[in-house]
Amino acid sequence: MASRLPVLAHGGNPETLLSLTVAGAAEALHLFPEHPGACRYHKRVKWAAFALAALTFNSLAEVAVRDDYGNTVRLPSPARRIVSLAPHLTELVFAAGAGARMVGAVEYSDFPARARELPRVGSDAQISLEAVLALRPDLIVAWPNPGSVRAINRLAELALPVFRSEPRELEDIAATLERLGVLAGSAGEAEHAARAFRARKAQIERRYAGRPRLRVFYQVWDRPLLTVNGDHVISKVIGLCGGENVFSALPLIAPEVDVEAVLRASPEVMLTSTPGATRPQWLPKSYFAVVPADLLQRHTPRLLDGAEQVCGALEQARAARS
Ligand code: B12
Repeated sequence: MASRLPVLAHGGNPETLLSLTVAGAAEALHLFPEHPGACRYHKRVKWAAFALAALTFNSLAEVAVRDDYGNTVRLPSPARRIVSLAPHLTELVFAAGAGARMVGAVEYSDFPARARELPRVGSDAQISLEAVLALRPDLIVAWPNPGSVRAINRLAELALPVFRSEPRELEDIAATLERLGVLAGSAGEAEHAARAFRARKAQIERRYAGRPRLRVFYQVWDRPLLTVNGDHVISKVIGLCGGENVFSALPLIAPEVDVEAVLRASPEVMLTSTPGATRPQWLPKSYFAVVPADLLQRHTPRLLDGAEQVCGALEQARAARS
């Protein structure tokens, strides 16, 4: 389902259009005879015309990308009023350099600190369509789940552009930054953030490549006992550190398991993100560690901070084993 396509064609070739506009502006300026003494002044005017042309081009050009569901999201010009329906998307929009264009977000959109000031449009349990519409968004970034998909589809039916996000690989985080940058007119900053993410990921990958494999159980929730399957980005983090999610093969993305199933899988490491959690009595032999949810449960650049912690925990488990 989640396709990993790069940015689609734009409304025109930006470089060509930009140079045509600037050439036109410069040509227009040459219509006026240039007094040698006015040269410096004219140079400034030309640069001002250049900047204006670039700015005008940037705010008028059509932009289009493909989202993770294969839909083309096309805007007549870069978004100016973005509403986010998932904490990871709020964080990604800021990381892509477009935080100033956000006008609303779902609960738990708390990073960076400025995101906390955004008007709220609902929670995991319910998105308020009224609250979203009242903000007059020109772009909605959403994370479809069984509980939210109807509200998200309704917004799309109302002809609001919706970018649907479902990152499954670590690379998808970088690619999402780039696509959000295109949609919000902050492509330069977004590319920079994407490059930094890829470089850091590659560094971690090199550091832990070839480390002895460990069987890992990640507990999302304790009652009922929930975990993630191999498609989830949390599993990819575990893999990056040389671990193997014991429940990779289950078909659901966030499946319920029971104590017996965990015991049968005999994990060498148990990880969770519940603050203050301690090793459950029913799993006495596994190495146990808590990794903060903000760093491991969101598809954002901070996931690599979470990865550093997971890798550290797995190294400690290896040391304890030998
Ligand atoms: C499974 C789960 C997750 C999984 C989701 C698996 C996936 N698809 O990738 C993971 C571990 C990724 C996750 C992450 C987070 N979660 Co969560 N999660 C749950 C949990 C345990 C079960 C939800 C479920 O499966 N329901 C059954 C299905 C059929 O119903 P559903 O409505 O379609 O469920 C989906 C949504 O709940 C969505 N989802 C999960 N968490 C969140 C959080 C927000 C804010 C939103 C909008 C959606 C959302 O994923 C579920 C399906 O996969 C609930 C607690 C509970 N026991 O209910 C918390 C819960 C929903 N999560 C919560 C929170 C706070 C988060 C995080 C913000 C944690 C963090 N500090 O980063 C992140 C946000 C992730 C993001 N993308 O930005 C809160 C939401 C509170 C609120 N008022 O909005 C809950 C209620 C836990 C709690 N009491 O604190 N979560």
